[in-house]
Amino acid sequence: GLGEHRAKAERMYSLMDGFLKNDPISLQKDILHHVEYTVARSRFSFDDFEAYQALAHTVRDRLIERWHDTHIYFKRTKPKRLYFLSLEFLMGRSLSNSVINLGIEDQCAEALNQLGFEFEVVAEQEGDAALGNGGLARLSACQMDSLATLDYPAWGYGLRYEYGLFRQIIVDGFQHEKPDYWLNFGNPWEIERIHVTYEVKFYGTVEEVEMNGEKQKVWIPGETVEAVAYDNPIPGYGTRNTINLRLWAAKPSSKFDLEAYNTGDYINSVVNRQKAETISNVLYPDDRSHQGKELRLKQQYFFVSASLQDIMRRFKEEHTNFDELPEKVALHLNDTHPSLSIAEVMRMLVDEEHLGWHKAWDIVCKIFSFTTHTMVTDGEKIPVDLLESLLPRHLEILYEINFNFMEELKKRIGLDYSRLALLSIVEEGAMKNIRMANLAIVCSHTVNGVSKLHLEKLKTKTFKEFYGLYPEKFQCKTNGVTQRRWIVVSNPGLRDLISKWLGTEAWIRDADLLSGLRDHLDNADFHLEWKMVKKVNKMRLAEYIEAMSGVKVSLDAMFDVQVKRIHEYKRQLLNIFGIIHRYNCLKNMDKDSRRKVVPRVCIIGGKAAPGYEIAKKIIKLCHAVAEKINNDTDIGDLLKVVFIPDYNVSVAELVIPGADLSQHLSTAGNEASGTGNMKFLMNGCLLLATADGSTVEIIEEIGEDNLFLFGAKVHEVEKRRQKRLSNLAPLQPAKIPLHFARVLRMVRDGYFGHKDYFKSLCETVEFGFGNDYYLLTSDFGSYLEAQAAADKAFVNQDKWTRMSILSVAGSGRFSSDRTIQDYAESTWKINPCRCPL
Ligand code: OAK
Repeated sequence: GLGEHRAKAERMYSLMDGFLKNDPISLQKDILHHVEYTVARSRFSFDDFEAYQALAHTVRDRLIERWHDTHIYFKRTKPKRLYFLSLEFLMGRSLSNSVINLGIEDQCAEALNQLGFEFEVVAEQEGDAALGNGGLARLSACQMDSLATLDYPAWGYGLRYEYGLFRQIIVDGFQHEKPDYWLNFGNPWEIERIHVTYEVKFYGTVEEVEMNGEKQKVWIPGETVEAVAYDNPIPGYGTRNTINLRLWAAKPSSKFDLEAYNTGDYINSVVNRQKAETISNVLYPDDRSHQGKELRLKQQYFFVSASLQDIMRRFKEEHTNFDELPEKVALHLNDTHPSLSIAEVMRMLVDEEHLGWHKAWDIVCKIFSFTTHTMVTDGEKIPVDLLESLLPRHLEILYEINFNFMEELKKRIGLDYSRLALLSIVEEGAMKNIRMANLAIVCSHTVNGVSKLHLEKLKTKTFKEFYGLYPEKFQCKTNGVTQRRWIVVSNPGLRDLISKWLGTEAWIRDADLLSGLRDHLDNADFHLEWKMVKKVNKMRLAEYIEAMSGVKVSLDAMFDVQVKRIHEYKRQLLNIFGIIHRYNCLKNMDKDSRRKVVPRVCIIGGKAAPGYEIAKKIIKLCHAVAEKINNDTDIGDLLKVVFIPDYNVSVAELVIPGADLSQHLSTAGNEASGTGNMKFLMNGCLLLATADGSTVEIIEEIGEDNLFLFGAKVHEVEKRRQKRLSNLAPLQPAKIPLHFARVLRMVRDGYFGHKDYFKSLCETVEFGFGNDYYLLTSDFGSYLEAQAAADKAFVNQDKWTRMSILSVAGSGRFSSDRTIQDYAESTWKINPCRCPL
């Protein structure tokens, strides 16, 4: 009975001596225990890496305790849960973030100290978890942190790629890709759940059978693979809540390739089993462009199928009636990548639960929400012939969804076939495709943009037709980033300074409080301490730069940073052309003028998709320009150019706090939001940026005078593009700014070497060739003016410091806590569920 159960629990609790303790002595004991029994090294001799492993396991134990308590509490209270479905999560390192969110950083530091280690050094031993490409993937990670911190009953679901995003190495200035085997040294942050497994099926045929006098479709799959769960605890800050990020790995099922076993081909059948594992092997490294590859589709369905089986099992444990599904389950589609979920839920409800199509459809339309992360109109498509062989039943379901949708549309808008064709989920043509965005919009109750500007474009361009049909679905949820990682973890000096001057650490849970820094805007002591923090961060960065590239940089120089994926629309090329122009100016200056120049260190970093030739040429150009300028003794410290290799989350944590200026140069109307800008803003770095994505909203918070704004506005971009095309035939050299023409000519003529190699790169901005789609030519003048304004502001350090303080003070709105609260209240309709202490 209950009494017996309680007695047993109490005995166990006392045997275990209660919860794990967090004083430095207890932590030391646990660390030594893990050195000896988990890492299996001697307690009397272990190195920094082994200390990291032991500390990580010590922290993991504490995470598991809270994770259990949180889930027991969720199970007991049965709240509506959010399931955040994403094929990418860029988590980075976990140790520092975990000890901070658990509130045991000082104790851990002291424990390590007494064992003869230093926390910072030990934390550096950890490799990044890089299961994603760029903005979308890091956003998912920030949002998980906010979901945990705000006590929401949420689960993240993703794939456990064995190889994360490739490591970038630079050979001779060229990018090379190396596999990221991040699991090589073990991963203490995950818990393998060998008993949480599901079968995922592929291929086969669909047959019709009679059941209780009704016709019923059944899918007879041809291949079965097993999905195994790996759980990654996500601790909240200032709460006991620790939620779960469940990642699936593929392994061969006992049912894999039965055929071969039965025909006696034992060896081949064992060898074939390996194929199963390849499903979750590797992350696709192409940011924003996936083209109908079977393995990618397999990954998507593998992920969707395993996640939904898990979610439905949990629902059925707590509830008996599927009518309750919309009150208990919110499924969020992070971009179109997981949108096969829609067909899969339909299949489960219709084929397995026998709910009937209309009832199932009614439920499905109430549980999905969707966020898109791109300004690109031509979205993700799945070739019908791929679906037909891999997921035949799903294809039927998609056709049926589309048939019903088209019938409903005809009633609403009549037989307007061109409009129907635009809205259709199925794209007709030589190659038939399923348009994943159309599917997601039709079935979701909410379609979110990631900034006001993005939403506007969705309504008026990208999804104009859909907006006309369902205006109420479209919402803006401006992105945010977590101040826990982007200030507390990465900039401890600034954290202490902010807390000291605000007199509280409450801003770590409530970023709006940062506005209180404005009260001290003109305080000389505050300014002095502010500058000191930046100086220390610059020193850290300078050391890193020297170690990575051998370039020595002066701390008096302005550290000017552009770090993000390499993309034509992000215009790293504009930055490099600006650098070349600066170099030309310096070369032409007399001694007197040179004395007044603000020295610069131009730092660029980012990965190019392995197949993106132009992006790779941009990286090479950056190196070629750096080589020339850095070795010009005439220039010295006045200008240095540095490419930081293998940009990732942990590199960002080092680079962002050390930046004075950061560049966000996308041609207006191309960056859905941008989140790097928010991280720099929070770290008191000034922005040099176009009026694109979320920058427009940053301006609403800090004012136009508090950053260096340049370039065509969104409405001007369209006009200029048209003008550009109408001027196509006759080259109009007079219209091309002189400085721009000169810089371009230098690259083209081989001033930086590699003349032939850079030719096609130059052509992207030349008329008659690439036609400068991203408008570098017309924005160049305005860009140089913004750069000059930045130089001028830097000379006046008081003014600069004020701007820097105002940046941090105005960054509160860009906390992902604000974004997540907005989603929770207006999209997911979930409530906080705080686990008691
Ligand atoms: C990646 C793959 C497919 C589609 C979009 C992406 C992506 O990373 N998009 C980026 O998402 C960020 C988070 O919403 C935005 O801040 C970026 O502007 C957007 O490019």
